[in-house]
Amino acid sequence: MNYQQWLDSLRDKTVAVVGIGVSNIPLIRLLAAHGVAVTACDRCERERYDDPALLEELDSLGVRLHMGGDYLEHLEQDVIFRSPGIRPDIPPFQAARARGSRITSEMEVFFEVCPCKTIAVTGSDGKTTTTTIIAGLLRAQGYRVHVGGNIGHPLLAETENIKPEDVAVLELSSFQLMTMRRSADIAVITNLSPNHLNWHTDMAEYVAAKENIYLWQNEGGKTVLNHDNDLTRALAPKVRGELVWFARVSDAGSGVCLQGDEIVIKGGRSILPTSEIILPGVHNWENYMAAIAAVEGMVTDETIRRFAASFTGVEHRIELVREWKGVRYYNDSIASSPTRTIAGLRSFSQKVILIAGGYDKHLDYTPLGKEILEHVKALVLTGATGPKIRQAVVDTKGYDPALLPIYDGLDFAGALYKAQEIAAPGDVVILSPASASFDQFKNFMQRGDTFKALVNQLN
Ligand code: UMA
Repeated sequence: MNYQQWLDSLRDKTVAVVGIGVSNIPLIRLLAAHGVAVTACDRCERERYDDPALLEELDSLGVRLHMGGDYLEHLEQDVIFRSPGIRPDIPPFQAARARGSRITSEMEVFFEVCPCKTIAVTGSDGKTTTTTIIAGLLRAQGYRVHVGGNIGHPLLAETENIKPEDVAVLELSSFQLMTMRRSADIAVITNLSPNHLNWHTDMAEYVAAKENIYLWQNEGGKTVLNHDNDLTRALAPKVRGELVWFARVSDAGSGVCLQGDEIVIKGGRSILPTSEIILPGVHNWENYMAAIAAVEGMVTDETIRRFAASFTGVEHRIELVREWKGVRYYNDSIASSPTRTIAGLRSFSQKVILIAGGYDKHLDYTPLGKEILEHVKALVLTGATGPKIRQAVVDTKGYDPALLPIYDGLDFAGALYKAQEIAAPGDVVILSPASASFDQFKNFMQRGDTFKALVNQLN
């Protein structure tokens, strides 16, 4: 089925779109513009929805809004689109299915109608960076690339603009993959570890969801798996198309691996010296290996080297903002929990000056204490969680105030100025809050943008 046929097939049907969020808003607009009878449902009360102008726009487009506590009642439409965060097996969906409704999603339909090659990335860590590297490599090679999925950009409503010779590069979450019965032409699983276990019934369900990224391939497909990770290595027997390993530490016997300081094709040529990758951290070598395995044959080695030497990372994720007076400033505003900050700290081979703290989500900061002792030379705290982070560090065995100065009670800008004041040439200053941003900012992006503006104004 092509895109036009899919749209036409909905003309005489009733449609519900459940969840008025990032993935579904363009879809609701698209359906309304094509004269489809669409009801948009959301658990949020209309009065509390954070974009009232959008609701007015949907009203004016003739979209029926069904919002608030009873939003899942009367789901009787022929076709129902679910938002990724809503489980597909909740009773209202089961009942609708029993009545003959088809439950689908924006991403499922995109895979049905996408006219070009698809490359999809999933995994527990590194998905966004690997997706961005793949897209960047292809663009640098001259392809027209469409990036979407869990990365925050739904593509279905843009299908009209996609040409058969383009490439769609998608980051997919387990929530999106759970009900998919189509796979990408090239599927990448970066790694698997326990995640989202409050949403999935158990680890087996989480892994099974991820597997849909490659299970429905035919022999023309390619699957890239991490040989270092026990869970992804175990998936190999189920791969139907070409299997390409990537491995940083283990010996996969073939595929893309690390030999000395170089990323190589096992038994073949050297592709990229790791010293030419400007993104810090060995986990980023792995992201490059996965990406290289995915685009092998589509991109030249020279393009890979050129790209790696200039790619400073995904915005707000250990993003190099500026080198000023010999000090490198990184924005890791996306780190709104201790685990993300720990990953950020571990990506540097030197001790850093850490700016942390923010809105209090009542997370446990204990595990952060040990990591801060190991990876931080000075700690600058701001926001409501500042005292909690300080306490976690002070309570950690081995803490010595002479070795780890802590500055706290600062406002956001004051924290950066303090970090700048104490930094010496060669130092790294990183904003990695281990906390949400909602105390002072709309979201982590606004926090990161503010940090970058302040860093760029330093003089
Ligand atoms: N809603 C309900 N009922 C529910 C859950 C949500 O009515 O049970 C409503 C909410 O009130 C909201 C709307 O649904 O108004 C959509 O909310 P959402 O945040 O669940 O979904 P989107 O805004 O469409 O964003 C989703 C992804 N979110 C989730 O999967 C939870 C985004 O990934 C993704 O970028 C976006 O689609 C585009 O595809 C975010 C994420 O956290 C970044 N993903 C997880 C991850 O990466 O770990 C999986």
